[in-house]
Amino acid sequence: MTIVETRAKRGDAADGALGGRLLRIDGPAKITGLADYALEHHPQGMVHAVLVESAIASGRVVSIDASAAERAPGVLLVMTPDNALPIKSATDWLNTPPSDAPYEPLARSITFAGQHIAAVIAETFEQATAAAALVKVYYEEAPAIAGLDDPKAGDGMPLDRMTIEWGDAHGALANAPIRIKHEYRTPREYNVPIEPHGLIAEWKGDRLTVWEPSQWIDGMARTYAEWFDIPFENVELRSPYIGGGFGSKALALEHGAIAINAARMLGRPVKLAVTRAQTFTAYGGRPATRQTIELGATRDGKLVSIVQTGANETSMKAVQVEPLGSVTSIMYAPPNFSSRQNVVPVNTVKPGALRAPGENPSAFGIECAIDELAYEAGIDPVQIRLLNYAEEDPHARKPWSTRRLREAYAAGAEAFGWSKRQPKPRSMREGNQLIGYGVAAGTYPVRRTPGEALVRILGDGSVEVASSGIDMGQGTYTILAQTAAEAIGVPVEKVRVKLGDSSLPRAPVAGGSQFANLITGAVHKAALAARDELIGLAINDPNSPFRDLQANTLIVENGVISSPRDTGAGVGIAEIMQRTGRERIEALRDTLPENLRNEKDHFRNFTTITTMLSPTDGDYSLHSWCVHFVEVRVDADFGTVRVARMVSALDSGRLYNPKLAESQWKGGIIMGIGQALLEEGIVDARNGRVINNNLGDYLVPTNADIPDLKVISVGVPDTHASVLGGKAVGELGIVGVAPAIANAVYHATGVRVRDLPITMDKLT
Ligand code: MCN
Ligand code: MOS
Repeated sequence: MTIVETRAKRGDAADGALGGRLLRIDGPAKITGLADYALEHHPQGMVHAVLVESAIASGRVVSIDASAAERAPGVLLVMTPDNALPIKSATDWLNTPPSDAPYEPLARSITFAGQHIAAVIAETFEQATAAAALVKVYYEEAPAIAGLDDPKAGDGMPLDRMTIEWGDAHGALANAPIRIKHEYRTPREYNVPIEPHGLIAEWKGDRLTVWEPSQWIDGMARTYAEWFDIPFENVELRSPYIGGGFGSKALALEHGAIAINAARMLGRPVKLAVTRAQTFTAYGGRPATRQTIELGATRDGKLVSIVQTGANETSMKAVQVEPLGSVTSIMYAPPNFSSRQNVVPVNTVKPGALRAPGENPSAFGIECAIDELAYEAGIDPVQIRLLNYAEEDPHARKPWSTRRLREAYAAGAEAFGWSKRQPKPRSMREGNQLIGYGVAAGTYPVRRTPGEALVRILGDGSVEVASSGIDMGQGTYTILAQTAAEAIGVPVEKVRVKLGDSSLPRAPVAGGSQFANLITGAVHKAALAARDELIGLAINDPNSPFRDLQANTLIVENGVISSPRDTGAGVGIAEIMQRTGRERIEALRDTLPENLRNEKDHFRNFTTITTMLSPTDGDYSLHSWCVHFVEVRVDADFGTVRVARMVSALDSGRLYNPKLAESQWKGGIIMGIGQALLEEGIVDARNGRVINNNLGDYLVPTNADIPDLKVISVGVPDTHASVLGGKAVGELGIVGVAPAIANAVYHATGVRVRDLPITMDKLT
């Protein structure tokens, strides 16, 4: 088994410590091409699978004529629901037990265009692609609902569990001196990671190896084990490098089942590469949303009531919720509040998670609405936010662990030059450019699922860290090297980090922006335990200069053990290990809370989402916070919008590596700019197909769209939130960007755009 080893090539002591700006230790492997991505493997005898997809959005497959495809050169198998080996149903990600019915990844009944209905497996990719075009499918078509805007879609089903209410929201609203009511909408958006999905599956007897990018190795390997009825430890899922996921690579998907089944049926390794077009239908992105927000306030801008009703689209077969009340219910402190939400089934692939699901569209609604209230009341948009500042969590009624949002407004406004803003819309201009300033806040919760980590000190004085967790670009390799280096007392380049393999210690999903906090916690504990054992060796060795000293009088620094009380020279770790005849010191530690100790045996196999703690499970309410200040420039004639500059101030608690955290924040902000101005999945109302299913038509920002982004950290260590004091980073930055831009566009033009993206046709 090869596991990629990653360690720092260079780095001075200061950068390598926790909190240092160490460069990404996986960077050189990626830049030089050494990093092996999943689909770059070539197991002996590998063949290729290509998917056949439904051309209709609703109805059923009456029959499939595969004869021409089967006769085509190189074809080994045309897999259809009729000849595929049966697969069992699996536990879902929420830990719902499987049904007794078999799982059928190839559909007979069609609920969206692009659904997988057959697969062709051939010796080469070209042969499989050519033969797939020869598969004839006969359908019986039924009317389809193309999306949230389709008149047939209706209001959908209420989700009572999403209801959040306190006080008398409707009564207070009716009596409020200022009332505003508007609808805000966000379109379907797609994850489009640069590395499309795909996998290589190889069976050896009843042991399965899968090379596949994964945000949740445990979760996906568990699903594969259940689908194919083999023990968890018989699945080896490898995912050392991932070209982005943004929420789309956490769960096992239909195409995975198809490829693994084909490998089982043919007795040969099978590669299935999802095409770029298929990344719009092989899994869903962020569902389209709509929400109506009513604000009631006093004349001086104090909120008395918020009433929100929202809906998101989902598929015909499954309920996906995009929680629209998540920011609305905690950002401000209205005495009366009501939020209700529906889901609306349409003929689409099941939507999924995309960076900050829930918080993202939720912030778009409330942060635009509060801006509208600011103009209505004649109050500065920053002032109205401070006026309605929530001193504690108004929903959970618990104190915040830390909420440096006031500091964020102050630092952001100062660095941006907010005081230069002229209050009146369309009052700032330079030549033909209308200038607008906008502000909006954002938040993301601190979630916690336990994980474990292994730390080894080796005979040569080097250190190994191992976890089945992953690094999809967010910086896990680097911060774990820093954590272990600091806790043990070795230079960071002495630490090797192994990630991305299901045989390594258990790790939860790298999703929900929780992974850095909990895995650094486990590594920190394991590293301290290994260090303690090392010091024990040094004290107990009869030939050691530290013989019989008290453990707490020894220190390990820069790979050398010494006693500051003692003037004698220190002894290197390798020397102690050799003297005592030890090849390794090993410590496995986890972050399972005490009340979950009895689940330890269960945890040995894989992590489950049911052990996740919510941000309000303890005595405090735990969240990260941010504020974005934006300057836009709108062409007065054409309505083209450019983001000219942005300053964001963010509170993610303690940062393990500020360089990487800033890069995460900026990545989120850039995606937010895309969401505000460019991104929109367009579905053909006639046939339910995604029209812009490519990166030429589904626009994401390029460098030319992105101005200078300034990010300021205002966080302080928060030990209620995590072992080492950090809070959520990865998804925070995107939250609040789109409303800040919409608010700036209003300030520039006097035109309020309430449905994203803000395109020129909506401004002229
Ligand atoms: N970090 C830090 N200090 C902290 C917390 C985090 O310095 N207190 C830095 C570390 O570099 C860490 C990173 O921020 O690796 C992200 O930490 P965290 O917020 O815990 O997020 P996760 O590790 O759980 O990563 C998942 C998160 C999510 S949910 C999405 S979606 C997302 C994201 O990260 N997708 C990404 N960032 C991404 N970045 C890249 N390049 N590609 C994706 O697909
Ligand atoms: Mo992130 S959308 O929680 O993977």
